[in-house]
Amino acid sequence: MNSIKDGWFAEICEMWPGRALNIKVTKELYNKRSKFQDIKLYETESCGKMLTLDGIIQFTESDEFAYQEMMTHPALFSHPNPRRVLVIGGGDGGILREIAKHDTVEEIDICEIDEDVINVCKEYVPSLACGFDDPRVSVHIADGGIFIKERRNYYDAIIVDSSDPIGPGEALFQQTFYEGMKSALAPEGIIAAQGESIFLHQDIVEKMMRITKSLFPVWGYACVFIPTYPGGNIGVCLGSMEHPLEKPLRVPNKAMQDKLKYYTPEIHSASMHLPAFAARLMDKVRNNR
Ligand code: SPD
Repeated sequence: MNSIKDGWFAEICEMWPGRALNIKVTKELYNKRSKFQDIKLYETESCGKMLTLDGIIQFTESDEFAYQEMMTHPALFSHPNPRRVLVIGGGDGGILREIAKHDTVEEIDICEIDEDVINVCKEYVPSLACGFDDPRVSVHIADGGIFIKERRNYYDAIIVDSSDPIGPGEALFQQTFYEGMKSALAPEGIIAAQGESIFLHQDIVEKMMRITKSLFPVWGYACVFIPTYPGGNIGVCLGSMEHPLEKPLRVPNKAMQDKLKYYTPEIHSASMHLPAFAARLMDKVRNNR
């Protein structure tokens, strides 16, 4: 169980046994149990506001841009004309904020199971929740696994901004959920899903990539630096029905690039060139070993 001791939050979890990131907190802004999970929001000494769900860090304001941008832009810039985009999870609004930077996008649906996460972020974290202000956004409070079955051949991109596969996020790491996403995609569709840490969770990464490979002709894994996620990194699991993923089909114009803090077309490609141990894991998946 996670705790605050002498003003230090420790992120203790069975998914990364024997290690814990510590963050100095200065104030507790919110602390309630929702229908699904413990939601806590802190002001921290060096990382801005920090949201935890069941004691696990979901974002800190200091580095959230790395995750939100890389969950969004590699998928959308690999598509020739993304118009309809679905976010599953993502109740803080950060991914919506990034999708809204794309002029091609006409409709943005978000399906979040826990309305309280949205409300907390709207009240305390406008730097992320501003994503909800875009008029293209429609909010659906529902279970992603059920919502996904209601749409067929519809979305150009689906982004799964889930918590870890313990608690409410678990179903979003299963084969049946991926099959649902595939059915909900338009013919040239692309998915991007939270892909855990290649250093700490090779078993989960391997399972996700095997599922993705079984359903999508083009697939890949991108690695993202982010100091406040376990191991200092997180992955993005990508699947595409048609278009290549390793090199963007389109690039941001100057006005958009100036607004981005992490994504560039070069980082898009670089993030998918993996360290040797991770490339070997992908080869194992590629060759069905
Ligand atoms: N280990 C935590 C991974 C959390 C990923 N989702 C975060 C949501 C931020 N929009």
